[in-house]
Amino acid sequence: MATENSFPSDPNLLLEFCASLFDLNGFEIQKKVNRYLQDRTGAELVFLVPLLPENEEALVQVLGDNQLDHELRFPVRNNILHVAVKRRCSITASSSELDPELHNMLKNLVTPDPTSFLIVPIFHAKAETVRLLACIVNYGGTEEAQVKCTVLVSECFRYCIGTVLNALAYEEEKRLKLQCQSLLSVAKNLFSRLGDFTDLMREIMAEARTLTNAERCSLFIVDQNSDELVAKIFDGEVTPHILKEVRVRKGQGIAGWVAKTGEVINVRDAYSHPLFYRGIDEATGYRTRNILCFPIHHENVIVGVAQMCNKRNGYYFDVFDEEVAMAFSIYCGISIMHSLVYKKIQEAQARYKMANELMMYHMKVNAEDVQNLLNCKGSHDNKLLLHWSFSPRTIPVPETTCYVFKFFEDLNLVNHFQIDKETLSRFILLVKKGYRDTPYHNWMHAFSVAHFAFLLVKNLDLINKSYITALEGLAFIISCLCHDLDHRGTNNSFQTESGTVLASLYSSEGSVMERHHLAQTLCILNTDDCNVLDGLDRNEYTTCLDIIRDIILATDLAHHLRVLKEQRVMVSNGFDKSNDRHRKLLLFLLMTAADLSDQTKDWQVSRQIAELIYEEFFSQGDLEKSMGNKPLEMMDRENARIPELQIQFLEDIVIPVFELLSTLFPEAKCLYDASWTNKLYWMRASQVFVDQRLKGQTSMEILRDPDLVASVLRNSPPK
Ligand code: 7OP
Ligand code: ZN
Repeated sequence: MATENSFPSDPNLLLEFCASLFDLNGFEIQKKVNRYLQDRTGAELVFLVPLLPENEEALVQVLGDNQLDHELRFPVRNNILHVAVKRRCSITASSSELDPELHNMLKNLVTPDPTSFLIVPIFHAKAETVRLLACIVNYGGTEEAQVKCTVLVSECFRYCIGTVLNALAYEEEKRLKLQCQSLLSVAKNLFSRLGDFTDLMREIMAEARTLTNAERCSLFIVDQNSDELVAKIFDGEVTPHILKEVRVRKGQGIAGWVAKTGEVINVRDAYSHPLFYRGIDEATGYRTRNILCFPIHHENVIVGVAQMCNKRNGYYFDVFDEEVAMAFSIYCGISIMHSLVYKKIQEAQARYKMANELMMYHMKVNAEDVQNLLNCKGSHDNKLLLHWSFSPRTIPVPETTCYVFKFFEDLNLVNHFQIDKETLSRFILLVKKGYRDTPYHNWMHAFSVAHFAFLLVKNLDLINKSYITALEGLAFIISCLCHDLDHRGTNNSFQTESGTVLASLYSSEGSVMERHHLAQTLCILNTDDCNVLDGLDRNEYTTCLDIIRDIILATDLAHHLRVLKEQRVMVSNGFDKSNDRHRKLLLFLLMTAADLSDQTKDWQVSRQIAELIYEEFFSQGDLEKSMGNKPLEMMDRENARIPELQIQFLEDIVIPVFELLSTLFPEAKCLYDASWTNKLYWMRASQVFVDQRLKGQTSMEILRDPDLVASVLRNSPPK
C-alpha cells in the first residue's frame, strides 16, 4: 500500500504535463493523458472511460494515441466497470470481461493479448460520484505495480481532473447540440409532409436510417381494431418486392413484442434472439445482423413500431442510437397522428362539399317562380306603402317578393348598378328560401325590415341628400333582406351555452348568429346567377361587401349598445356627410331602427310582434330548462312579465334609437312618438296582465286574448 508521503510522480513532469493541457479538445486531452500515464506507468496502453452522469453510460473515444473512428457507448451496469465504480477503488480484471467490441479492439492494438488489466476510478476529492475510469493495460501485473499505477493516476488527476472533465463535458454538449439540431431539422421535414401519409412514412424511414446509420428501416403502424402491426411501405437497399403488406400480431416477433411492451429492443445478433423471425430474410435473401426496434407513442398509446436493421460499417446499434431513436420516435408519433387527423379533416371537408352541393341543388329557386316575379303585372302600388305607420306585415306573403323588387327599382338601384333583373328575381327568391319557419325571425321579419329601410332611404331622401352613397344604399337594402338568414329561433348566448355547431364556428369572435347570417349572405351572393353585385366594378364590389358585413354584424344589439355613445356624440356635434365613419355610424343606426321598426307601428302590431317574439323566446326557454339550465325571465314562460319586459325594452333600447334618429331627422319624429305611445299602451296592458294572472291565465294566453286589445284600446289614446 502506498504511504502518505510516497509521491512517485515527478513534480516537474506533472506540472509540465498539466500546463500542456491548455486549449485542447476532449480527444486531444485524452491522448495527452494516456501518453503521460503510459510513460509514467510503463504500461502498454492507457485509455480513459468517461461516465455520463444521468444514464450511467460509459464512453470510449480514444485508446492510447488513437481516436476511434466511431466512439463506443455502452451501459455501465452488468459490466466489470461497474465494480470499480461501486467500490471506488482500483480493481484488476481480465479484458475479456469488458464490452466485447472493446475487447476486440484491444486485442488488435496490444501485442500480445492483454495479460494484465487495471481499472482505476477517478473522482474529485470534493465530489461524490465517479466521473471517469482510467484503464491500464499490461502494466506489469504485480501488486507493487498495481499500487504504483493507482497512485500515479490519482496524483495525475488531482491536478488535471477539472480540465479533463470540462473538456469532456464540452464535447458532450457539442454532441447534444448537434443531435438537437438534426432532430429539429428532421421534425421540420416530417411536419412539412403531413398532407401525404405515404410520403410521410417514406420520409420517417429515410430519416430514421440516417439518424441511426442503419441499412434498412421497417415501419409498422398499429391497427387499433385488430391489434395487428401493419407495414405497407418498404424501404432500404433491399426491397422485398414480393410483399404487398406485412401483418404481424401484437406480441409476435421482435416488432410485435415492442408494440406489446413498449420496450426498446437492441439486438446485436438477430439470429441468436429468440423472438427473431427468419422467414422474411429467407424470403428476401437479406441477411439481418442486428436490430434496433423502438415503439412510436402518441399520448401514451403505441401507434407504431420502427425496426432498424444492420448498423452500417459492420458495427451494431449502441446506447446513443437508442437515445436518438427515442427522441425521434416522439416526432414520429406526433407527425403520424397529425397526418391521420389531417386526412380525416380532408375527408370531412370533401363530405361537407358534397353535402353542400346537394343542398345548393335543392335550394335552387324554381325557374318558373323567377319568371313569374320578373313578369309580374300586378300594380302593387299600395298608396300607404310610403307612410311611416304602414305595416308591411299586412302584405300577403306571395306578394312580398314583388314589393322587394319594387324597392330596388324605386330607389333607382337596378338602373344605377346595372342589376340584371333576372338575377335580382333569383336573388330575392333565394333569400326568401333562406329563412326558416320560426315564429319571429322568418322571411316576414326580413321583409318588414327591408320595407322600413326603403321608407328611410325614400322618405328622408338619404341618397340624393348625400347622407349615404348609392352604394351604401344598395348595401343597406341587401343587408336588411339578409340580416337574419337561417335564424334558428335561438339567440347568441344559447349557441354558446349549448355548444352548437354555430358556436364552435364563431363563438371565439362573438356575435355568433350574426356571423352566420353574414356567411349565409355571402353564400347566396356566390351562388350562380344570384349575385346582384355582378355589375359592380372590382372596387365597388369589395366596398359593398365590406359595408354589408359591417351592417349585418351591427344587428347584434350588443354591438348597438357599444356604438350608441359614439352615435350620440356624432349627432350632437353634427353629421359630416364626407366623414366615412359618420356614414358608417348612421348606417348602423338606420339598420337598428329598421330591425326594431315593428315597435313604431300601432299597438296592435306591437302586441302581435310580442306574441311572435315570446313564442320564440319561450321555446328557447323550454329547451334551456330541458337541458337543466335556468332561462332568463324573458325566455321563461312561467315567470315572464310581458308588459314590464316590453316597457323596459322600449325604454332602454327602442325609444333611445328613435330619439337619436329624430334628432338627426326631424321628419322622423313620428317614429319616436309612436314608440312612446306603445310604451304607454303596454303600461295599460300591465294591469290587465296582473288581473288575468290572478285568474290563472298564463302570460301567453293573456297576450293572445282579444279582450286584451279591447281593454287597452278602449279609452282614448294615451298622452
Ligand atoms: N320587438 C321586441 C325584439 C321584445 C322589434 C331580438 C332582444 C333584448 C332586450 C328584449 C330585451 C329583447 C331583446 C324586437 C322587436 C328581437 C329584441 C333581439 C327583439 N319586443 N323584443 N323585441 N332582441 O334580444 F329586453 F330577439 F332579435
Ligand atoms: Zn332582425
